[in-house]
Amino acid sequence: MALDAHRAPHPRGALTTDQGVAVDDTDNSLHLGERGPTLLADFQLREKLTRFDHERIPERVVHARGAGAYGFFEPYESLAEYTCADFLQEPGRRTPVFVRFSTVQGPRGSADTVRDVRGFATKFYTRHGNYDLVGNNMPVFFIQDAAKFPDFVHAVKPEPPNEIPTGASAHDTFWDFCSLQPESTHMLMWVMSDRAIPRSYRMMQGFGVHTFRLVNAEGRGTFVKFHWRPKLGVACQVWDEAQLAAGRDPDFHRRDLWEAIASGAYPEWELGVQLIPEEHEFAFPFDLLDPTKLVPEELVPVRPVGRMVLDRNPQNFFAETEQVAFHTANIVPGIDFTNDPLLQGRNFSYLDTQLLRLGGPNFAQLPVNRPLTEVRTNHRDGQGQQLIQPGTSYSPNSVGGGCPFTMGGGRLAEGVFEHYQERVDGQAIRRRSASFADHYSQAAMFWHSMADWEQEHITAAFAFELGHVGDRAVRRRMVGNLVRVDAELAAEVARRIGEPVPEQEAAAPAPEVPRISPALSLAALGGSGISTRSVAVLACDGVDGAQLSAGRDWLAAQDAAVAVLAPHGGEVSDRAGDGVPVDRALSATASVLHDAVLLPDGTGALAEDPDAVRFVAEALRHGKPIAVLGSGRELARAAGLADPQDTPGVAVPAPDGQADADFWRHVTHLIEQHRFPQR
Ligand code: HDE
Repeated sequence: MALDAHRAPHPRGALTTDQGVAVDDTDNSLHLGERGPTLLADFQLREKLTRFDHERIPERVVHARGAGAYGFFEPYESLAEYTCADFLQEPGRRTPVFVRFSTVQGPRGSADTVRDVRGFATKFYTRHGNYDLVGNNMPVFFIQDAAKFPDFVHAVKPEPPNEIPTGASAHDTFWDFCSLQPESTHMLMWVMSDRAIPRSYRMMQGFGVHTFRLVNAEGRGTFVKFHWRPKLGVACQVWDEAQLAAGRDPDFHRRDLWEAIASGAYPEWELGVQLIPEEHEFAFPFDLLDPTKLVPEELVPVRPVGRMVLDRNPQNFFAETEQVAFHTANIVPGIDFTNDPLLQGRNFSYLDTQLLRLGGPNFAQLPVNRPLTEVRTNHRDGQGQQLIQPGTSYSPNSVGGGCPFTMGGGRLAEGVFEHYQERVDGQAIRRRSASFADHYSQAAMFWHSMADWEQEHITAAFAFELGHVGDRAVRRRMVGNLVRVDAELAAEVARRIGEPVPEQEAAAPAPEVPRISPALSLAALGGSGISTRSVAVLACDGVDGAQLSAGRDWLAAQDAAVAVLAPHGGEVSDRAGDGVPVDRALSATASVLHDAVLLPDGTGALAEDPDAVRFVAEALRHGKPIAVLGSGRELARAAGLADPQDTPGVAVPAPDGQADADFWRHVTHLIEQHRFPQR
């Protein structure tokens, strides 16, 4: 609502220039005679082309590809005991937010479903100013010190001579860097897991990564780790599916977020905090300031404190999603930093990058970046200044009535930011703390926490990525690092890429690091219900229309998104001769854009249709739930599903063939489980 004042109405009336001069013709330039040269006097043409030439701004150096939405955050309870942050005070009081999700490596036009970390950046428009929580969908990072960030990004970005690969880390320079930088190992385990190929932005976790500090009205600090947990549960694609989806719909995640919000299925996350009293700073076998470590939930539980709902799409991608400027140093009273050296560097980098990207210091005046609170500064002028600022621009002053004045310290409760008074002693040194030295214990914990099928996916991902590395020394060095995580993992990756396993000892796990953390497995993070899951119902002439409708209606009643797919668009005629509307022709969609498949009785004829057979075969290969009824078995068989009743994730009705309520409940339960990768 607060942005309404900045929203341009759709123009009604005559086209004008930027100067408001009405234009007689916008399709023909001013030229001499019918076929003569164009004249410099054509200010309309020059203005139109100049404006066009300047439409682009530099894309983000990382996280260039993204999608955003507005919504709100509301706490369940007051956290006043720990923080005076305005948005965490009153249960149920809503604070508006804007969230931008992103991939990291690829440019603005790259595909959504690549293997990559996802950004999860939230701007809270609080009553005490804007707070930005600029996180990722993984709780740790590749490096421990900001000084290494340009090296890391240069290594993962496309290689300089040919700008290959786009949106991928499967190349020499990335693995060269990581193999020489063992602190990356824990993050690599995450990036090789299915977390790096989410099913949807709506189905991924978010993490603040660093340890931050909450500060209450008395100035007492508490360490905090932030977690976002999606209400729909965490769900991922499988690798082959993700690769195919990148071609079938490069906008898969962007579209998914947009369509869910447009249809009223508002995505929701729960904010959780891990609270650690300052006295416990050194109680862990790792350093809380080390961003390559997480705090296992078994050691410090995640306390749910509120929920965030995204309920409004932007109206103009450029104005809102592209121009939104996040900055880790945008904090509010009640929240403060720690000395995590990665965070400290970010606090410089984000402001610097916005100055370049948004063309000067006034980007906080852009509608999406404006705080809802009144801004009173002595900053003046600069590129892109939107305000006519009267009066004085210095403090102290008397001629301006002393305004704007400072509030003085000690008044945290009234929304005045005061830095947390941390005592720090030491000498200026350029050296990593010894407490950051263990790079393998948590990588091993992650590995041992995975289900069998997750371990297989991680192994396959390492083999895929290292299989794209030409330099054998890099491949071997990386396998050597993996030995230190788990000897079997290393041996299997080595076997798949055809390298020897170096003789090396597995790293001794740090004492007290849990060997497993069950909370890390995707198996522990499923959601309940099938809301917005996309179910493909295959149909053709002769289909059992009553059964198709029963299935469709049942699933739609559970809020699934059901699409009837057939060899052609329009309608097919069912067994009774009635028309069944078709949502999309099979040739115009793909199995990878759906979560589950229903083959009603009467679809046996589709066993002759290559599109239908491929559709079902892919869904089968990608572990998707499939419901097979009546002659649908023939199609299933043609797709390689010989034994439906004994295949995990496949539903067939009881021998009497009745698709009753129990059957549909079973189908719903399978869809709820998302994928059956063990198939
Ligand atoms: Fe970022 N990061 N980053 N990053 N980052 C940027 O800021 C940077 C890091 C993250 O949707 C840039 O506006 C440094 C960790 C997200 O607009 C840039 C370091 C985490 C986004 C930048 C890190 C992130 C960015 C590029 C190491 C997870 C997208 C454009 C010290 C906690 C925000 C921009 C959006 C964007 C720098 C590490 C998350 C260049 C120097 C760790 C979600 O300033």
